[in-house]
Amino acid sequence: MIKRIVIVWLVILMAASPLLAQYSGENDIISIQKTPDVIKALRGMNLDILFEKKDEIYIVAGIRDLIKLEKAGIAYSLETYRFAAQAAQSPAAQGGINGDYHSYLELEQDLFLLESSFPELAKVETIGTSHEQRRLYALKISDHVHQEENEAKVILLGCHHAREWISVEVPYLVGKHLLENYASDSEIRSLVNQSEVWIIPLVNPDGLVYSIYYYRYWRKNRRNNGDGTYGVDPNRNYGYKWGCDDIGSSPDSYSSVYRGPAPFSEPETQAVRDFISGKNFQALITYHNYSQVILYPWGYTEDPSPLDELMHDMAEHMAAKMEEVNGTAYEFGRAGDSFYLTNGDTTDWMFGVFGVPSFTIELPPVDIFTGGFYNSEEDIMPIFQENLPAVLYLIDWAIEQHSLTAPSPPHVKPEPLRNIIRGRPIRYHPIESCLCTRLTARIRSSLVLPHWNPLI
Ligand code: 0X9
Ligand code: CA
Ligand code: ZN
Repeated sequence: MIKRIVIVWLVILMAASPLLAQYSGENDIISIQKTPDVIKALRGMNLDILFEKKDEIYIVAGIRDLIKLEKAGIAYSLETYRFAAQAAQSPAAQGGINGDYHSYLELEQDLFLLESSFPELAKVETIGTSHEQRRLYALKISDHVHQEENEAKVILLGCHHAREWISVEVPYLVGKHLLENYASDSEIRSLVNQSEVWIIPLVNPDGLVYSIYYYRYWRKNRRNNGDGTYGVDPNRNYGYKWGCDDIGSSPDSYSSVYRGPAPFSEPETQAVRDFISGKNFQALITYHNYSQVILYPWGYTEDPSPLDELMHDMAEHMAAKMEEVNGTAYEFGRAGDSFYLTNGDTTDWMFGVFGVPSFTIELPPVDIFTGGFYNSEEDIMPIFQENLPAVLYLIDWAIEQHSLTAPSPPHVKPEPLRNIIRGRPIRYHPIESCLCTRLTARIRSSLVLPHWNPLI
């Protein structure tokens, strides 16, 4: 019965194109029974997969996705109502703020606060602006921070995807920790003295703002695609093997993994590209969630990269260090082989162009049943703490690399395929909402409603 109503509704929407345009961005959550045939049919549809359960697969689907499924004869059930009650309890769903997570303005304030609290060690640079003219910030941490020194360089990126709020917090908190512990912790001091750590905690500010105020599950940036749809997936817009197939990214503007009209078509990815290209980084981590996994190139192919063995060993080491903190086990593996294919992502570009070890860390939770749809505010610190040793290790590794005379990492012959992630389905998409409970003065003071806020 529900299905019938949905079909009628789709037909009405299709017939009325202005309605369809208004609809863009409003998605449903659906479930589909997994069978080998269905799995085969879903491949290449570029759906926004939320999580998988024993026999079911949950998908965030817009109207065009539903039509695609209808055409392919794939049956689905609407599940949106199961998520709605929980979302309604959070202030974010009420068009408000996002609790202990950073909004764009809070992050801006806190980055400048770090700069003014640690003027010898921290510097904030603007590296570009977003579609909606928000500034993209990079925080530099080093001794002699105002000088460009010949030191090892590591870059941490956060929040390519709007709804992945925890991915802002981890790189930001890493920076804060390095600065606040420089004076008291000799290990931190030694690392900071010998390196430059650059942190871009919020690559997609427009998306984050949209996710906070308007639609929690928004993923892409906020490009106006000019056809009634919005957004390019920044993590499909990088220039290495961009759009090499339609499995790892989508050419369709409404898709949640839309790769954009051209490689680096987006101001946000252009800013990251131009910033990184002007420096000689030794390593990169880009934070996402969720899945609790460490991934390394390639993402565009299942084949191993020339540094597969090195990155495998580094990921293994990071995972071991991380597990020691809270006992949280991060799996690790080559992205395209063990996770799923992507093209135009950050790490393939970084590795493909500069040849340096590049990791995607998908932060917790591991899935919907072990942590809910989102990380609570109480999870922020433990997730940061378990991620810290991985970053410290990577800085240390970069310092060692830099000290070697060879300018680039050693070339290691391709290894035979290793299937590292075993034993559990490892294809989830983040769909979390915050457990926003406290309305602090800090948050209240930064509450500026953007022009598209539905409350206005
Ligand atoms: O799909 C993505 O962009 C990342 N996952 S997420 O659920 N956060 O959207 C994973 C990117 C992993 N990288 C490659 N597969 N190359
Ligand atoms: Ca320095
Ligand atoms: Zn992501």
